[in-house]
Amino acid sequence: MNWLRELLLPEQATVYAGQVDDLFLFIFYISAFFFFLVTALIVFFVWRYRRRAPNERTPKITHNFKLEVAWTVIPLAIVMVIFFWGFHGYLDATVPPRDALEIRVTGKRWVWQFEYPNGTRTLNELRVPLGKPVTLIMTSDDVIHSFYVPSFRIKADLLPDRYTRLWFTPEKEGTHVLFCAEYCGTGHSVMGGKIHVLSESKYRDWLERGDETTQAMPLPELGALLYQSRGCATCHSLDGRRGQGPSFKGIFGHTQRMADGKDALVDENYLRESILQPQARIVEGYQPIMPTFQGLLTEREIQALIEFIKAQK
Ligand code: HEC
Ligand SMILES: [Cu+2]
Repeated sequence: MNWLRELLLPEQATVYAGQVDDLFLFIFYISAFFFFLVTALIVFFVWRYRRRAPNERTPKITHNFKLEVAWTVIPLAIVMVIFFWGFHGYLDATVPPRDALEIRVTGKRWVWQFEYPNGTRTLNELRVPLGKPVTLIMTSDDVIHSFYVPSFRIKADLLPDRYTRLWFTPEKEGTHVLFCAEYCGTGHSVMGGKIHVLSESKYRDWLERGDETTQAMPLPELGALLYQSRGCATCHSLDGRRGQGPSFKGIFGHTQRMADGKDALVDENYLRESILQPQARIVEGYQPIMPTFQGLLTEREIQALIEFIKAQK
């Protein structure tokens, strides 16, 4: 009865989707079977026990032990099958594999924001590698939203001040639709997105080159964006003011005194090292508190930050 599956249900793009559909159709067929059985019996009994003589009486029947046991035990057995089947699927759906790729999802009126382990961020477009389990760690910036992907058969709420999870293993390359399934205000109906399932190599390629918006940006502009979004701004000023770290103003091309008494020329290599291995050389008069950005920035992003710092005359 595959045509029924195709008629009733969206495309299956995960193994889990197949499991959900099997159980759904099992319940559907059982319900259909009993619906037709009960309806047929009603029609049959109406006809079979119609009144034939004017003062005909029904015999006084108080109970039927065998029949009562049957209509208790059979439905009980059926619902127990549904319960254990469903519970098994529920456990599968709630416990992600340990090695899953973790992506952070933030819902806000009315966009989906995704953040990858290497710091790449995208809006409304999620890219995932084919055949790899993915865990979404989700929260909301404002009201309750709900992350719903029909072809993956997954749905969960995003709540402010709390994290919820969803996981899936995409099995079909291509684009799948994402909806917000919790009414969240006037823009709710446009709060959608796309999930692109890419081959592993295409996914890596994309992750290394960054997303489209930042890809098109000139380096210094991207650097300015990263200076804010990666928190450099909390420690480094642009106007010469001393913060937790030295200001970026005019440092390029000048020499800096290090804590070990040596001088260092601030050039591209020095900046690169300062960002990736901040503890390698410490600027005199500062604490070694800068976190490393090793693995958190793509090559292009590092270059962008260097160009941005260079431009601070
Ligand atoms: C928690 C505060 C903090 C953050 C966040 C931070 N830094 Fe730093 N940074 C420092 C401190 C303190 C120093 C000086 C000590 C040292 O050399 O490690 C420093 C030094 C540097 C230097 C060398 C500056 C010089 O005058 O020689 C560069 C370049 C630099 N940081 C770049 C960055 C960039 C780019 C970012 C963001 C991607 C960043 N830092 C984020 C605290 C921070
Ligand atoms: Cu929403």
